Amino acid sequence: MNSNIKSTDLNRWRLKVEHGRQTWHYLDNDDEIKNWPQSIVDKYWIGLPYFFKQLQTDDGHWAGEYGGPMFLIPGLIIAMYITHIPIPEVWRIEIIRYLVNKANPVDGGWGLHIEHHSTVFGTALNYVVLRILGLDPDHPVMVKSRATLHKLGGAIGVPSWGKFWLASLNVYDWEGLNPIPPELWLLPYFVPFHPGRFWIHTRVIYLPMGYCYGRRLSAEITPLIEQLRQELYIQPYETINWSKARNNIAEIDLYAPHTKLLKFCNYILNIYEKIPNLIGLRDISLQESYELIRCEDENTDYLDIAPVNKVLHILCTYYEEGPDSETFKLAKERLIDYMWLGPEGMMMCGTNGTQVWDTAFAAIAAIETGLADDPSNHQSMIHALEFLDDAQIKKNPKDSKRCYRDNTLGAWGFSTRDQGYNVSDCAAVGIKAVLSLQKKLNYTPELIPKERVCQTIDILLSMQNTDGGFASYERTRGFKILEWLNPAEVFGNIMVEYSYPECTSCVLAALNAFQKWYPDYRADEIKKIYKNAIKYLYDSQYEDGGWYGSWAICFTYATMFAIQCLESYGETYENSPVVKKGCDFLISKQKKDGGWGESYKSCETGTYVHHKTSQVVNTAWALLALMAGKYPNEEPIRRGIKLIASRQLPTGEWKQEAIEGVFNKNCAISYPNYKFIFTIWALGKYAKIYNNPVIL
Ligand code: LAN
Repeated sequence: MNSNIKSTDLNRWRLKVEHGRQTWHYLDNDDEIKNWPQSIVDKYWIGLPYFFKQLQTDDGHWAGEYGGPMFLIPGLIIAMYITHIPIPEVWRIEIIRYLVNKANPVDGGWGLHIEHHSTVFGTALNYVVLRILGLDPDHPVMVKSRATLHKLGGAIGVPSWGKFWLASLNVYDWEGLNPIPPELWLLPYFVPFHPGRFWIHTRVIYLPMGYCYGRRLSAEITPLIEQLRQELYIQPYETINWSKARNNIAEIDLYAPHTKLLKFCNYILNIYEKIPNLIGLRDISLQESYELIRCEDENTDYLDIAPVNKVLHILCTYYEEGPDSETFKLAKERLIDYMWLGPEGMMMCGTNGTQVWDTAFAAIAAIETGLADDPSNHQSMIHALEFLDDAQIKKNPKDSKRCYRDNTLGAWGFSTRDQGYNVSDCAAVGIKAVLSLQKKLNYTPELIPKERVCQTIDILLSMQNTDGGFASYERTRGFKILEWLNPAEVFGNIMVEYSYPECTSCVLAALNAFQKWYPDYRADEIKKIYKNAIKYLYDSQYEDGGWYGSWAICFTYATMFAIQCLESYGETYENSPVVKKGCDFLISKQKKDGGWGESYKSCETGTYVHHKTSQVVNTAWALLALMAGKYPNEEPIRRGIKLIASRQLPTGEWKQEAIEGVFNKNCAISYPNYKFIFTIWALGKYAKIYNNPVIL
C-alpha cells in the first residue's frame, strides 16, 4: 500500500444491509459509533483484524465486494463532476487510495481491469478521475501515469467508450466519435439491427449514450477542463484533427477491432450526421430514448441494470429534467449502492452486489456437504432462506413490451429484488437453493409455496433458445452476425445473447431438482426442454473435453457446471463418454503441486492457459467436477484437497489469490466469496464421499 496516500478512519465505516441492499456509511459522530458497533463483516471486508466466523449479514445474505473492472469509477466521477453532485470527502479520500493502490507498479497506469496491463482506456480515464478528485498534476502518481499515457500515444487513441466520457467532460470533441444514432430506436422491430434485439447490457448502454451523443452534451469549461485538455494529449488540443481520431484506437487496447462492415456503417452514419434535422427525426428519437431511460429507472427502482447505464442515466436526467427534479434526486440516491469499501480503498462494483448468487451457492454447498445439519448452522440456513424468499422477484416489469423487457415474476436476479432483472442461471440456482433449504432440511419453514416455485419454473421454461441452450437474461433476439457491428473495441460477444454452457447447466440442474419434488408440473414440456438442452451441452463440449466458460475463469469453471449437471441426470465417468472426456480433460490440467490454476487469458484466447500458480478456487472447481463425475481414482482428488487444505489459515479463511471472474471475453471481475464457498464445498464433499479421511 502506498504510505503517502491518506485514508479515512477505517474504524468508522459500517456496512448497512436492508433486503440485500448494501451501502457503506462513514460515522462522524461518537454517539453513532457507540450505538452502531463495527461488525465482523465490516471489519473483514475492510481488512481490519477479525476472527473468522461468519460473513453472513443480518438480513441473511453473504455480502462482498465486486470490483475488478477499472472503467467504472471514471463514469461515476465524471458524471458527478458534470452534474455538480458533491463528492463526499470520505469517498474522495478512499477512491484516491483505491486508484493509487491499483495503479500498475511498474508504469503507474491502469488497464481494463485490476490484473490487466496498462491501456489508454484505463490510464486516461483514471488519470482524469484523480485530477477531478484533487491530485495535482505534479503529484508523483500523476507524473508517472501521465508519462505512461503519453508513451501510449495520449488520450487520442482511447477506445470509443473513453471517447464518449472524455467528450462528455469536454476534453475531447464529439467530432472525434463515430455516430451513436438514437434514431435506431425508431426502426420497426423486425429490422435485424433494431437495438431491442441487442444483448440487454449493450442495449441499455447505447440508449443513454445515444441520447447524450444526439444532443452533443458537454460539460461547461472550467480551469480544470482547460488543464486536462493540455495534459491528456501529446499534441496541442487545438491542433487535433478530430474526424481522424474517430478510428484511432491504441493497439494496446484493442480486443475487437472495427470490422469492414462497421467501418462502412460508420461512413454512412457520418454522412447522415451532416444532414440537417429536417423532419425532426432526431428530436423524436431523443424523446423516445428518454422515455425508455425512464422505463429502466422505474423498473429497477433507479438502480438500473448495472453501473455503466446507472451513471449515464445521471447525465441524461440532469440534462433533461434538471438538477432540482425529483427524478434526479432519486437517481442520485442510488449511486451509493454501487460503492464498496475494501482494504485498499473505495471501488465501484460491477453490479449492486452479488447477493443472490453468493447466498444461493453458500446454501447449496452447506447442504450438500452436510454442514447445514450441524445445529450451529441451523440459524444461518433459515436466515439464508428468508433472504432468498425476500429476494425473489415478485412482479413483471411495467410496460414490458414497450421497453423490450421479458417477464420476471418468480425469478431471481444476480443481486437484489429491487434491481429486478431475471438471469437464467441466477433464477436456476435460486430455486435449487430454495428447494434444498425447504425440502432437504427438516428444521426450515416452507417460506416459498408451490405457486411461487412454479412461477420460477415458468420463467425458466420460457428462456430456452432454438439451439437448446440458455442465454443470460433473455432468449437470443438477434443474429450472431450483429457482432460484426460491435463498436466497443475492448469487449467481445456483446452485441447479442448467446447460449452459455454455464447457464444451460444451471437451468437443467434446477429442473432436475424441481422434478424430484414436483414430478407432474409441465412434465412433458420439461422432458422436451431437457432433450434439446442436453444436446446443446454435449455439442458445446470442446474436442479436448472441456467447456468454455464465459462468466468466470474459464474452462475449469464451465466444466464444473457441465459435469455437475450431467451427474444430476445420472451421467458419470463410468457410463457417460461425455463426462469421462470432461474429467480426463481436467486431470490433464492438474499441476504438479496437486492444484489447478487457470489464467484469465483462457477467456481472451479461447484455449486453456495455465496460471503461473495453482489457485484454490480453480482447484475447488476441478475437484467438484471430478467428484460429481465420480472419477474412479481418488489419488488426484486427494492431492487437490491437500493443496486447498494447506492454504487454509488458522482463522479458517483463504487469502485472496488471482481474480476469478470474467465478462465479455476480455474483462476480469472479482468474486471474493468464491474462495470460501467452493473450497468449503470441495473439502466437505470430499470428507463426505471418502468418509472423512485424514489428509496429511
Ligand atoms: C454479470 C455478473 C453475473 C453473471 C452470471 C450470473 C455469473 C452469469 O452466469 C450470467 C451473466 C451475469 C449476470 C453477468 C453479466 C454481465 C455483468 C452484469 C456481470 C459480469 C457483472 C458485470 C457485467 C456488466 C456487463 C458490466 C458492465 C460493463 C459492460 C461491458 C456492459
